[in-house]
Amino acid sequence: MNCLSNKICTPEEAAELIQHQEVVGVSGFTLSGYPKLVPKALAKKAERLHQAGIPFAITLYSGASTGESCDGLLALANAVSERAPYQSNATLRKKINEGTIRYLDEHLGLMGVKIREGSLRAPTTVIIEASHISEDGKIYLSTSGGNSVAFLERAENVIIELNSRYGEKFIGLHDTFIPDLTPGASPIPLRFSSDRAGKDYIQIAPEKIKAVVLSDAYDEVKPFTQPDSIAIKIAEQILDFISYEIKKGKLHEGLAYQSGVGNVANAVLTAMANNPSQAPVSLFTEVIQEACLPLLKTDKLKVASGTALTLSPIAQDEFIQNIDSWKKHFVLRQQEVSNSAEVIRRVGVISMNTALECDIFGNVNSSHVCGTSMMNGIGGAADFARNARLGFFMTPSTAKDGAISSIVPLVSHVDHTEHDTMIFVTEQGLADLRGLSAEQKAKVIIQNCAHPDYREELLEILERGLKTAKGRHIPLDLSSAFKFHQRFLETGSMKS
Ligand code: 0RQ
Repeated sequence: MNCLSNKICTPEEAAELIQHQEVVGVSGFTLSGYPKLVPKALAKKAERLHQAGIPFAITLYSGASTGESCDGLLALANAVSERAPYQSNATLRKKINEGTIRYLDEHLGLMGVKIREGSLRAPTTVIIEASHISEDGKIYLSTSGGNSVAFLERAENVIIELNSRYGEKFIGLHDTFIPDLTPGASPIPLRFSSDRAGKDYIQIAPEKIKAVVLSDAYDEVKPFTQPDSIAIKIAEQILDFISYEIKKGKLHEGLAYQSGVGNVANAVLTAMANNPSQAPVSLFTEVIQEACLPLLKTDKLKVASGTALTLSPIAQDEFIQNIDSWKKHFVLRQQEVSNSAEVIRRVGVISMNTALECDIFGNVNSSHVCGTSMMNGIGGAADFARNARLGFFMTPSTAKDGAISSIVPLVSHVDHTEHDTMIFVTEQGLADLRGLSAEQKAKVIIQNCAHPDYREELLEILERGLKTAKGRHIPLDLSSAFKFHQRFLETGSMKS
């Protein structure tokens, strides 16, 4: 690190390089591998300028959600005017829903492609958390792949947060392959979760690196909590269903698993780890969550391919201590590849994602409360659900102590249409929607998945739809479509 050592500076000095209204790209995906020190300094700079009456706000692009030191502090300092493609931060969410931050809720697998194609603005500055860099411009990433290659390809100014927590031990963890753009793109040469197609570093022109900030910050991931009884029930049904399908010869062993974020996704992996007869599995997913570590320690994880290794600080330490023997079980990819429709289809993936609400005709809303308030975003769920060999959407049958039914007459926002969904699971039961008409789907979803407190009214709404709908293909009673949501907004409960 000779020339680069001349570029070592404080986070505050690095933040001075970023201008008002710039598009800034950051590494990071689902609270892992994002820069922590420069965004914090940038938030302070914004506050200082605002106090002096000088406007300062950036457009912030990332792989997916980042932690409090990035999304949280920048939002709190009113330093973000536009954000894409995904977030999960309470302060940022509030400002999106107040209308003070423009939010582009993008499919995670397509964000980098859109930047490289020019249909989204390209970052002019990128801040990358790296585990290691070389004098000739090789960047080795830390705990996530994200959109780093796409951002680095287009940006002129690169700021590196060099995290000594990972260091050279992380070399070899990433596969930074990035697909061709159309027309005439070559197939992505991956068939199995363990395959690699590219290098373990990103090569850039070294003169693009304008600042290097030294860090040892942890990813701000909350400690793993054991799944609750509802999540365990949902997980058991999913695993029973998969073994039944395999026994019937409808599903082959050896498919890879994708599990989304949250309690239920963790519960599935935990149940696999706790099952002594579970055969070793591969993951082809985007977020490799902490629950994969028990799988690894019980010899049930062949390989986990993803774009983010999202571990709490304790698990980060454990991972680093064991990296020499564990590294071969992990591949971190760019999200254009981890979430590529082409590769997901070729590998053969069982996808498991969480819904906020599902409707009786098979549509899913996983992003908007009552149709208008953003929760997190569509994320990568659609990249997987639409291309999966077998796709589950799971949700507890109620939310907010029973005041909300997760099964509604019509979803208030559509992320996944009835054409893209296969199986719904709540703690009440499982509905296999494959091969069913709209009327059949409605009956099985109400009977198997809805909470008993809401089942009768849902059946009444279906009956009315069957009698009164002008077109009978979807027997929807239009006058009741948003009855549950309207009642919730007026009374605080969906119950009649
Ligand atoms: O509210 O936070 O106030 O307690 O929503 O719900 O049950 O804790 O579930 O943390 O797994 O999140 C869909 C948001 C679920 C997430 C979603 C309330 C509920 C609670 C959270 P509180 P839970 P989770 C891979 C795949 C989209 C992206 C995706 C998500 C809060 O999984 O963002 O799948 N998915 N990506 O009380 C109003 C309803 C509700 C409701 C639950 N119907 N109406 N509020 N809640 N149902 C990862 C990536 O792509 C990066």
